[in-house]
Amino acid sequence: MKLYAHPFSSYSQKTLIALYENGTPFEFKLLSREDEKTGAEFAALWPIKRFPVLVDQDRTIFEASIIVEYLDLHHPGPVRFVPEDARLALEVRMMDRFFDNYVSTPQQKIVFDSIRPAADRDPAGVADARTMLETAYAWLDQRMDGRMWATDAGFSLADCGAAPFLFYADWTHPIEERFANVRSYRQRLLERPSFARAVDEARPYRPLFPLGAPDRD
Ligand SMILES: N[C@@H](CCC(=O)N[C@@H](CS)C(=O)NCC(=O)O)C(=O)O
Repeated sequence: MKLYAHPFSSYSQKTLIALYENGTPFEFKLLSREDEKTGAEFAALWPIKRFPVLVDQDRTIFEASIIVEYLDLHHPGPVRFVPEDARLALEVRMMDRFFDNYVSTPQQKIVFDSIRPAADRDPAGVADARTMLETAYAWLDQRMDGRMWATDAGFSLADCGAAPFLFYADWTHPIEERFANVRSYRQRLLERPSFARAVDEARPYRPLFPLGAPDRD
């Protein structure tokens, strides 16, 4: 398999966690400005040009959640990301949507706004994104009370997304001390070897973080 991705990208990390959890072999196709050949290959596979994209023989799979589901289905290992039980699987997918829509999306809105020319910025949209993150942190803090992982399924697809999304959300809009359950969940995710590896591999790219990467994590 080939994964078109970038080590510093949160959605790429979501799929790297799944690959690393089970030691699934794959070739990392690093997308970079310098490597036009890989970029052209990627654009031909997926003109939308959002990454990661997984290629498995003649199949091209896009969308990070679907890549994790695909790995679980076609290349299963000891860690299962979507439980067999359909009811529990629904809860995993619901939490996966929570982290994607209400943590990552507002986080990216704030970052992307910061790199626009001043005249094109959207202060009202950024304020809404910050409110969304505050609301998401507050809801998640209650949800995580007494919980190790996002659902009762054990470490799952939902945690694969939570790890990079909470990681960068805290850099962008700090998770206050009053959200102790969210902070300890983020720390647990950072200590998970699969995510720790993804974070380490992305360290050289920290100067790329538009808001300035904090001196921690
Ligand atoms: N819905 C996509 C989102 C992927 C995404 O936004 N990827 C970012 C990198 S973290 C990207 O492709 N950015 C490049 C661009 O926007 O052109 C998924 O779940 O995989």
